[in-house]
Amino acid sequence: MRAALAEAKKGLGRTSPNPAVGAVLVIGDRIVARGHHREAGRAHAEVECLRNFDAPVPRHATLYVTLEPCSTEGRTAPCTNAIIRAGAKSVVVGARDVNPRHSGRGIIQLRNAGITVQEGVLADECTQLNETFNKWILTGLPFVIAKCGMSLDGRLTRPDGEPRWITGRDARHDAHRLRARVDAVLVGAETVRADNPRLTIRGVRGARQPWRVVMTRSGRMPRRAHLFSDKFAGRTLIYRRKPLAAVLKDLGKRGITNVLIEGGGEVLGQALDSRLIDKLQIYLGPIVTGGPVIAFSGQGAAKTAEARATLSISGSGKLFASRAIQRLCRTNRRGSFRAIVLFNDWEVKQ
Ligand code: AOF
Ligand code: ZN
Repeated sequence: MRAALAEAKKGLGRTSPNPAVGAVLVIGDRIVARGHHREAGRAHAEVECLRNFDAPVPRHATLYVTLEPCSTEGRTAPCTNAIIRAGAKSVVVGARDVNPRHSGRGIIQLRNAGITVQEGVLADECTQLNETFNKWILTGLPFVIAKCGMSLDGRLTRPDGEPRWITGRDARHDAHRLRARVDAVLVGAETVRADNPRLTIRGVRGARQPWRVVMTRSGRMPRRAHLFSDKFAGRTLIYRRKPLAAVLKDLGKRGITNVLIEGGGEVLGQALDSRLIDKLQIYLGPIVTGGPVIAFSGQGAAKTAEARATLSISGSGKLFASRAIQRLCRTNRRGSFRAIVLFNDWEVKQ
């Protein structure tokens, strides 16, 4: 199943609105074929794997799939039929498909055809891999990841005339990898006016350009901004005078399964206030700038209980994380959202 998971990860960020799925065929202790789902509309993982094997499947072979095989016709024919037809007699499944069209049915169909099915192998990892698809298929809303680079005192900007980056190079590369995995990147109009960001992906091979979404109240935005004039201009959407919840609903309808909110502080504040964040990724730079531009403006939480987050901390500054925070990581498991705090190795360049 580990090998099947590694296959699935090859498709992460490219399969939307479908999940990332991987499969391997094993005979004895050898993997004889592999496959992964590359893109919606193309072959599902198990079909690609069986095609790669290109021979009748021997009785003693086992097919490992990270997700329960689909059971009805969608953009492609049901995988259960392909597996039965290929002659597989043993299938191991990672996670159940939460898609109501398939959930549980794929496994029943295989068993009814006399196939031995073992399920739940590395189930947590296989489920986690598709956390964004799982939310979208069940609620119609995209999974929301908020990202921000901030100083220790929660500020978003550096002094005028200096590079605006608060975060270091590693963090920026990490952020590009994050962009490469999402269907859309969302910012507020103030960010467009102040920073003129491209919101493209640099330094990640084979990445797909996500949609770029701008929220604006006034509609006032520079036409020449990269978002409206570069070669991806057709992949920029503007929402005027719409609350974030309504924007997300519309994005979900368009088949956008996950969104990365990159700021600024007003949009982040709105996302936090309306409890729309599923995962928050904070890059902390070791500086204290002060000043008015705070990372999450807005009303703030009404109760401390609502402000709770399940934390995980990583990055090169991990050693500096205080004991209190480390204890919080261990005890506070029932957060309303997950926060990943990455400490930077950023240095102030003189
Ligand atoms: C699988 N293997 O590799 C994937 C599955 O429209 P379709 O035919 O592509 O079907 C999409 C649905 O199939 C999707 O919503 C999800 O429930 C499941 N994805 N299933 O057996 C795969 N990607
Ligand atoms: Zn399928």
